[in-house]
Amino acid sequence: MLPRRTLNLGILAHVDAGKTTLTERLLYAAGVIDQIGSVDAGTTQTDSLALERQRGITIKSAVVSFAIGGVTVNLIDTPGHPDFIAEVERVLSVLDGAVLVISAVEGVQPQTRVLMRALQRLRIPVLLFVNKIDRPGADTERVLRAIAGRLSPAVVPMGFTRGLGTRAAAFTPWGEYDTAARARLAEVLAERDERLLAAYVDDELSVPYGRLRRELAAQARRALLHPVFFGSAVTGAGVPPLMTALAELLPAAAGDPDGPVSGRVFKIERGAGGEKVAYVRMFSGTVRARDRLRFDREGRTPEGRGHEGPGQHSKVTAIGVFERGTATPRTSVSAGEIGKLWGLDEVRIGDQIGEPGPAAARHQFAPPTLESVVVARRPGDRAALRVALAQLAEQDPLIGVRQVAGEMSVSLYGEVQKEVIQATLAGDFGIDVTFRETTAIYIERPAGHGEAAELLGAPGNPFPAALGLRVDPALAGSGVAFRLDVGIRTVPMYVYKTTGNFAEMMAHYVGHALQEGLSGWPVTDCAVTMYESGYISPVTTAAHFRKLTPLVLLAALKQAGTVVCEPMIRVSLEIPAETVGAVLAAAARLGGVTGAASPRGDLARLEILLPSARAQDLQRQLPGLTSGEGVAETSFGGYRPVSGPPPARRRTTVA
Ligand SMILES: Nc1nc2c(ncn2[C@@H]2O[C@H](COP(=O)(O)OP(=O)(O)OP(=O)(O)O)[C@@H](O)[C@H]2O)c(=O)[nH]1
Ligand SMILES: [Mg+2]
Repeated sequence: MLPRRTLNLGILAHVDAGKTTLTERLLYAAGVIDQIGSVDAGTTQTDSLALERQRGITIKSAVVSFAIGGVTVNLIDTPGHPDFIAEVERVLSVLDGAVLVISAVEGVQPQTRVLMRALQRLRIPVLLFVNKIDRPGADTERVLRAIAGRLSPAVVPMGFTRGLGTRAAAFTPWGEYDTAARARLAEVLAERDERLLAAYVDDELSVPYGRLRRELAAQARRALLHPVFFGSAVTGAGVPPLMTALAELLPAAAGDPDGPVSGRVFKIERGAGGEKVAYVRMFSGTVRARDRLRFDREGRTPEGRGHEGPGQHSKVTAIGVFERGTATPRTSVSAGEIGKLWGLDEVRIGDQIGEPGPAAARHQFAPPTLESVVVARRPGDRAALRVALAQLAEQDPLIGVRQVAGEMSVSLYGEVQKEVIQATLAGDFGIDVTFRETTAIYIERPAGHGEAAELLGAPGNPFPAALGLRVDPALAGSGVAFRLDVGIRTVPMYVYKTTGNFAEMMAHYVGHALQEGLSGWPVTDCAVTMYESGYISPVTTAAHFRKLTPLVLLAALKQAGTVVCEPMIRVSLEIPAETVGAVLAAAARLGGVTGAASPRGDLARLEILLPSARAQDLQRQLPGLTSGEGVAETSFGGYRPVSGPPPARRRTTVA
């Protein structure tokens, strides 16, 4: 018997494209469930939270599994709403492949592009599934053009559709004897394979069909080419060919079950008894019940990493492994599999288990642009609220909690996330909360060059360590880059073991210090170079460098100066032509900048760039302004320097 293969598969899409419905269909087709649940009735396998069922949207990613022949597919259904994008980011780190779902009616939507770009950057193999071909208005030709134009030119349709826009809509895959499609496939494949090109130019028909299919699989598995399927998650059309393709065209998980233990935590939930359950994708090795596991997270300081304090080693008390639907109790979980681990009480989402594995996908999406102070309605709940928010933050990458002057402030992507936090605090913790006004999270960019240094033994230097830092502006959107430019003799090796460690830790200290710039906002889009270092053996410790960093960095920033920039949201509108004037006037009142309006019959399309904190106001006013006819899509629109005196942010009181 051949060994079983595992495919860890993400289902990604713009909100409402049909991910959860498709998941349900796949489970049914694979024989895992014998009745198909519906999102609208709140009966699906993956939208299992009460809030998800009430609202009919996915909020948290969920894992289910099924078998296709000798392949076990662990499917991760993700939320499409942009407020929950951080859930998607965690999942990206554990995927072998993905299905990107696109509605045959709505076509390529803003979030579709955001997701496809991230998948391409990470070189994750992607199959495209054009869903909802049964719905009136389905137009596969238009969607294919949009895919080729806006997502990737490296796509190839895998069959043809009939009866579009009706319940009878069907998809038929191309076969060996569809000569036109076969020629097109050969042509697309030959663009990325010279040997195939040579054979093909020689004699088109001499290339055997089997070779074309193998080449297709090889290119799809290397994310060079994206096969496109069509179907309907509601009627089931096109689902069997998609299933076959998952096994044929996506790569199985690699990894040695006998190798060193390495895995990543991508989801945390609380079990029935309130105990913590960690979802781990294993990259290598085998974890057994009662093993003591080491877990680590990016950015732990060397002081924290060096001594083995609580939280770094924990004993696994129980294991569940995904197979045929949900996780079933097992005594071990191995390379390639997804397991639920009990007993890791200090573990957090994103943590790495055992040896470092593939790098985590980070900063793939725009950061949250809003924040708001959460207030307990009953003053007696204040302490409980602090504990509850800390607990939410550890299982939920979306919630950045800051304590400011005794109050709790959370970072937010939008209103829906805010409502979900409120409902979760009430439902799971019994705490009623309100939110203060939602405000923007600005950023600071260096205005020019700045540098500062503290030398060993210099009068103002409070620590026995030397440090010089240079700050320079970098391209918008590039984030923070740190570079070490000092002689190896100036690095205290008795503390850091290698210059690599030293550089990593300095980068971490710098990143931390940049969280609050001259006006209190995170500083980004800059290059920081460490050009001066010094120590006194054996007096100097890591803590001296850590404490010196914010002092020197702030001095360098003062010299450089910073520009405070406001987050912007791009709102794409489709509204009745006669309402354009009213909508533009409303947008102008909210401080919006308008692009050109393009009329399409009775409808006009326009794009408006709005300060992030105001985008919600426009969406709220839209139904009134357009008699309920207007449709708005939002996406991140970058940062814009503020004019006038820069706003200041209250500083964090507790780290
Ligand atoms: N007609 C038709 N409706 C569909 C199809 N697939 C999904 N729907 C409907 O579209 C709506 C959204 O479906 P979901 O499966 O919740 O979409 P989703 O992508 O999981 O949504 P989020 O997780 O909230 O982003 C529901 O009302 C479904 O019944 C389809 O193939 N045809
Ligand atoms: Mg869903």
